[in-house]
Amino acid sequence: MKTQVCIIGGGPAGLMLSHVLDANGIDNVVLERQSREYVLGRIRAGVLEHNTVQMLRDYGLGERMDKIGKPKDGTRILWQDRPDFFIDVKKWTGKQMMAYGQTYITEDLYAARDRDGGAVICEAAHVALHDIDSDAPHVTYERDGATHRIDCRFIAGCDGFHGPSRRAIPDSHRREYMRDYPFGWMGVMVEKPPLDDFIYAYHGDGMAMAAQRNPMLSRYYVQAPITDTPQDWPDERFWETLLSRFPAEVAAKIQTGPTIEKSMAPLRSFVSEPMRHGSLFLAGDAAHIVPPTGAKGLNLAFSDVHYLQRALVAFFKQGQGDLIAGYSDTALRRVWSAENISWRLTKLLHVFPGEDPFEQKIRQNDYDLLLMSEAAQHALAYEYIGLPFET
Ligand code: FAS
Ligand code: PHB
Repeated sequence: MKTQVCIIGGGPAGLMLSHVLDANGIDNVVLERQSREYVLGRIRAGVLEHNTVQMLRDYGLGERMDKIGKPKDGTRILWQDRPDFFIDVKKWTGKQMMAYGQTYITEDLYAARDRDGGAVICEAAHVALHDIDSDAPHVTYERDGATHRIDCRFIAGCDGFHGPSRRAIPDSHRREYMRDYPFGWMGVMVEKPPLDDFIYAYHGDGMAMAAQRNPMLSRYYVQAPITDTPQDWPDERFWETLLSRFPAEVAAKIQTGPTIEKSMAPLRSFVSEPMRHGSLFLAGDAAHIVPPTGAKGLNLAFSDVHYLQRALVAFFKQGQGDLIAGYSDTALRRVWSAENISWRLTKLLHVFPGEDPFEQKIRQNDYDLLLMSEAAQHALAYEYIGLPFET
């Protein structure tokens, strides 16, 4: 098989890139290791930045989002024994977030690929990248008992943190930046009406979070030791812990019930540079990971797709290579901004085991500055809504 761009990974980054390249008449094939059912069964992000919403609308993928998604003026922060705070993105930036789950987006993307006859090959095993330093790379994979080969001009590595693309770049050409955290987010889904707002709650015992998927589906998280598993958190313990970390008047509004999903999300800050090597580009979690405290992971995947599709269209349609050459540096500027705000919010909102009283006082002062300073409020809203794309 020959194509112009071979995309490894059928998650949000890979599928969105495939959809956008198709819309621009650029031939591409997506190779996904898992079954479609497996991919669509993943429960992950829930908040979309303004830019992500705009991209989905611009490429004809916004219909269901605009029907069932919930525009949000911001996200609330509650703080034990202090007034609460609202990250008011609407007031300070004039833009809104959108509450619309990643699972819905992946469903919409697969449906659009089907509708448009997109080439998405699921259950592609042992995907391997070849000759990425040349202008004629190829990809091999196994399926139905045979080994297949795809010749292409470029490879887009959209295969997440554990995929092969990042590791296809020689160690001598890669720089990795990492921050691991001694805790994770134990998350549940429950078929109960959610609170109106997305809420991060800081408490001396640990952080808690209230999120939503639709009027009858809520998502909640509690900070838990990284060594914990869902088996350590039976529903009774989860709800008791969650409610204890919210102020009583808010906890009274949380509708609990039997959870239909429970999983532990480890927190990690990670960036691999550069995001291009020869004919290989990286996009999404394949190149970077952010802690979910800031709702940036999924949105960064769309950010990378925005810059990568722009570069590939310029190359294939106008014969220009400057955006290709600049892709990594341009994408990384926005990646590092998202890493920065995600790291700062993670430090602000979590209890770090073993931290000293000085660090606790600094955290409280960071929060008090938000309460008292319009400049600090504006700056946080500007980063939380997502920085504008570079033109
Ligand atoms: P993805 O990991 O989504 O997709 C990569 C795809 O590549 C997968 O389908 C995988 O099966 C495939 N793949 C892997 N190896 C392959 C191979 N060898 N061959 C072919 N295909 C291969 N972000 C938020 O903003 N908010 C959240 O609350 C949030 N919660 C999260 C919870 C968890 C448990 C995880 C893991 C992530 C969470 N994220 C969250 C981040 C998440 O949403 C990612 O940022 C988003 O999925 C990135 O999309 P992709 O880059 O497409 O990577
Ligand atoms: C979610 O909806 O699951 C969500 C929202 C905001 C975050 C993290 C997770 O920062």
